[in-house]
Amino acid sequence: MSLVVFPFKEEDLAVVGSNLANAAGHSRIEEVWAVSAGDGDTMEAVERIASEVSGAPVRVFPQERMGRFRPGKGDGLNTALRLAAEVGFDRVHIYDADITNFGPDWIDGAEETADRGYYIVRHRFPRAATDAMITWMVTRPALAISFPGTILPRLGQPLGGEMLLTGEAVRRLAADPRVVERSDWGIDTMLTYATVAMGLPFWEHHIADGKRHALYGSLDEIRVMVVECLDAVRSLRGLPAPTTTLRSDPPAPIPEDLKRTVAYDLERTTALLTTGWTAAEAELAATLPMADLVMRNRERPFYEFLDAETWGVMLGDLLDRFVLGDPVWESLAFRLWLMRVLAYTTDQARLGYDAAIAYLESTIRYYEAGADHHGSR
Ligand code: GDX
Ligand code: MG
Repeated sequence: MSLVVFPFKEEDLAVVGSNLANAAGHSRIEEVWAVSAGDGDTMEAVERIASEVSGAPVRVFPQERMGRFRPGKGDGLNTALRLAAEVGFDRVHIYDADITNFGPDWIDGAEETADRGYYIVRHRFPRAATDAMITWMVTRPALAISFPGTILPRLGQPLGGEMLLTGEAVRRLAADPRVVERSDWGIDTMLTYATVAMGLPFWEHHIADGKRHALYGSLDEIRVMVVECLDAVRSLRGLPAPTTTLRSDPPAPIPEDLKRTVAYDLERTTALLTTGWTAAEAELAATLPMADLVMRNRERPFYEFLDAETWGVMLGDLLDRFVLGDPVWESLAFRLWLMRVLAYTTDQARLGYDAAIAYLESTIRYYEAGADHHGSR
């Protein structure tokens, strides 16, 4: 039988309640766990909602301190993985708690794929052309540079938190020190590498409607996620290249409203380029490739130069030198990522959804090919 895990921090209670009910009401589900970031008011509110859900039992409990990075989503997932390995569930589903279009079809799709012999099923889904900017500008390019020719750069949602793991995979993850230590937003990257590296049968299940969830205002809201995901993918360099084969559902038509969605506030995000420069950050920026162009942002926003090719050089430098926890590096890396996101948003993203996504896919192939020519990092 199967378990469903929802990590949660501060989410719309109606959405969380509906997701718990959908999971608990599914005939394949034996238990539902909601793993809370803390044990305060939010957890108590979710406990009250959970007590009214019918179907499988819903347990609400706080995450434990498991890792060595910032206590975050990773501690939540690792707490659940350890407990699930101890109980010995056959299958464990994981879903973000803020998905507004979560329903039984997500569970059905994953369960039916596992029935066909797949040990790891990852949900993939279309996203707005200006959403997923960490995935497109950090994680997939870095995976392409470090692991060209493998499935790692080709996964649709390497940071996605929606998947099914069989008991075998759960046991291995719970015993993997690189996964357990990653208590912050880096957890998704580590789970992706670890599940691919296991060499177990692996499938991407397509959710044609997309994942609908809370979007952002200014990209400042995901500053911490950017630097933690950068550090996580950097930490994978030098690990063995996996040989797992990618199998996926065929593509499906993209929902029209997703094609029109603008995922973040351009004006407020552009303003971030020029704010908060310190002397220390300028000194560090002076050591970057194209330093003079980067440093123009001390006076006014300037980012058009950061095309895919230039970004490949810059990201390569970040993979070599970035230091998580150093506020100067964190500020600079975030600023560089903003420049790249804005360069894309004001150029290719304006060409419409299909052209924009085709362009982004072509950048990943370009980074993979570059690594072949220049030796992998
Ligand atoms: N237990 C626990 N502890 N849960 C947390 C914590 C925490 O400290 N922080 C966040 N969560 C929950 C949150 O409530 C939600 O259910 C889930 O984790 C994901 O968080 P959310 O704020 O919705 O992240 P977002 O912005 O949707 O990012 C997701 O997609 C990113 C991506 O694909 O780009 C999330 O799965 C990221 O890990 C991923 O990088
Ligand atoms: Mg979300």
